[in-house]
Amino acid sequence: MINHRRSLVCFVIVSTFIILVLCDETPEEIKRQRAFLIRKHLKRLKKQEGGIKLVGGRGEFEGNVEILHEGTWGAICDDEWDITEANIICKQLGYSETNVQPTVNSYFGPARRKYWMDNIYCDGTEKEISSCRFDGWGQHDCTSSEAAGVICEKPENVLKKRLTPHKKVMRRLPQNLKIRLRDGRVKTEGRVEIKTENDKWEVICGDGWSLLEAIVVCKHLNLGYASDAMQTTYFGGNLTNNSLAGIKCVGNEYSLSQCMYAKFHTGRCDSKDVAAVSCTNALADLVIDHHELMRSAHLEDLQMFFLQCAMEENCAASTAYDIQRTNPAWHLEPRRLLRFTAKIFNAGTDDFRPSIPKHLWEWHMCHRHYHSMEVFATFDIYDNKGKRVAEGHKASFCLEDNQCLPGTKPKFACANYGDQGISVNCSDIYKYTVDCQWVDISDLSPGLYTMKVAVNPEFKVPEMTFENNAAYCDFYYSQYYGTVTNCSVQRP
Ligand SMILES: *[C@@H]1O[C@H](CO)[C@@H](O)[C@H](O)[C@H]1NC(C)=O
Ligand SMILES: *[C@@H]1O[C@H](CO)[C@@H](O)[C@H](O)[C@H]1NC(C)=O
Ligand SMILES: *[C@@H]1O[C@H](CO)[C@@H](O)[C@H](O)[C@H]1NC(C)=O
Ligand SMILES: *[C@@H]1O[C@H](CO)[C@@H](O)[C@H](O)[C@H]1NC(C)=O
Ligand SMILES: [Ca+2]
Ligand SMILES: [Ca+2]
Ligand SMILES: [Ca+2]
Repeated sequence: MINHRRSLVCFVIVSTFIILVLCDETPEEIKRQRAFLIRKHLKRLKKQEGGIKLVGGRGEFEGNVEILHEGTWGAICDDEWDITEANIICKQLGYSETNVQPTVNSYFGPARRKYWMDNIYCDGTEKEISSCRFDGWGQHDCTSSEAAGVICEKPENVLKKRLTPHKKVMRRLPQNLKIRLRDGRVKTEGRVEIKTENDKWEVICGDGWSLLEAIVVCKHLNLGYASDAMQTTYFGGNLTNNSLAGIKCVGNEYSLSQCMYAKFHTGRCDSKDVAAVSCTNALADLVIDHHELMRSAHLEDLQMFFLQCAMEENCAASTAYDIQRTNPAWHLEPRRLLRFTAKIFNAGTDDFRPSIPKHLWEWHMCHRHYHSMEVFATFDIYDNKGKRVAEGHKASFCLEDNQCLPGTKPKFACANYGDQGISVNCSDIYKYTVDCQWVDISDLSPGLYTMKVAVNPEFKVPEMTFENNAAYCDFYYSQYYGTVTNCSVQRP
């Protein structure tokens, strides 16, 4: 490549980092050389604070994301991981921002290192993932099966300008698929096996396996509801050559036949772990009360002076933090809040218990209670193009029985480090007067929007179904008032 006719005219551009030698070769070659040098430069950058790399994929262009902080590589958790964050990763690595796919649930194998980042929220303008807002280095509530990853556009495709998207071909599983559980301690758990056309039982790769798939397996086998989805070798089942991988269910299918699988993983898995489930008959089922939501929604203007506690808990939009940094009189600046009551009912057959054990609960000084779940609810506002316009705010609550149906005694209470949870037939109510029980809409212009309120949005705690965990409503905002109407209950 290099020894091609060297020419007379060479431009040497020296910037701080990049030395580009552009000769009058064919544009193709120049482009290729430039890309080569840029990638070399980026490789050097990768070894610096905030540098990133992709691991576990078929090439450098895909994999779980790892980031360098204080000289140590760490993983990134998939909570709130979507296309915005994936685009930043690919951009930071020098790939194009077209045909980017975010991956979740350790799609490229379990996280190999401790998590450095969780709950990342980028606005899309950042140059590096470490410039986005997140919970703080090393702060997370994730298991090793929650590694976040990306698939960037292959560099060959970019250089050849042949923008062939590497389509992730999702295939439908065969009808009348037979499945079974194997080697569990009880009949309701074990590794999942699928019967193939050749009459062989084969395991499923663990990569990407989550509660949504487990729910369908338990339903398919008539074993009730999924209480756990595992990526493990605990139940045996070393990978055979033809194991399926990348099975994706929505969670409302009644048979695994209705789910899809990713073709390109067939025959090889990135990790040794296989998919396993644990099923149960009794489980919690949170339902959001959308009538209460519509009834209680209203606007309120508050000066930032009153929001200091809330801002500490990330309850304001990012512009509020900019104002706080740059304006000496920031505490007089008003914010406009859409306040509403969130009433969450447990319609299941078992208590809803937090995902974090008690000794790891976090004490929140401002609000003077323990948070037992990092993200219990999210409040979002989208414009008519489906773009999130009011910050995807996450709320951590103290879970308790505030109101129960007649005949049910409240059991969980937050006071005095009490046990947290929501009993069957009880509701946990966050009144609109509660701090942080709002969306900061100061940056919104008047118009019609979609509001989404979701509980247990990351599916961290198993439930009978997630189909009733979110309310999608119309939010009409006229500068003087705001109304929430026409709610429908859906999955988050
Ligand atoms: C399965 O895995 C275990 C431990 O990883 C190993 O000891 C065993 O030899 C493997 N069996 C087969 C058939 O590959
Ligand atoms: C797995 O693939 C290897 C190489 O392709 C082959 O030798 C072996 O027989 C295959 N094993 C099974 C169980 O199909
Ligand atoms: C919850 O309420 C329903 C309907 O009122 C009732 O059938 C069910 O037995 C109650 N469950 C418990 C555990 O109290
Ligand atoms: C209510 O929302 C649905 C979609 O969820 C929409 O089709 C319908 O037009 C809305 N109705 C009104 C009155 O806005
Ligand atoms: Ca997650
Ligand atoms: Ca998290
Ligand atoms: Ca539910």
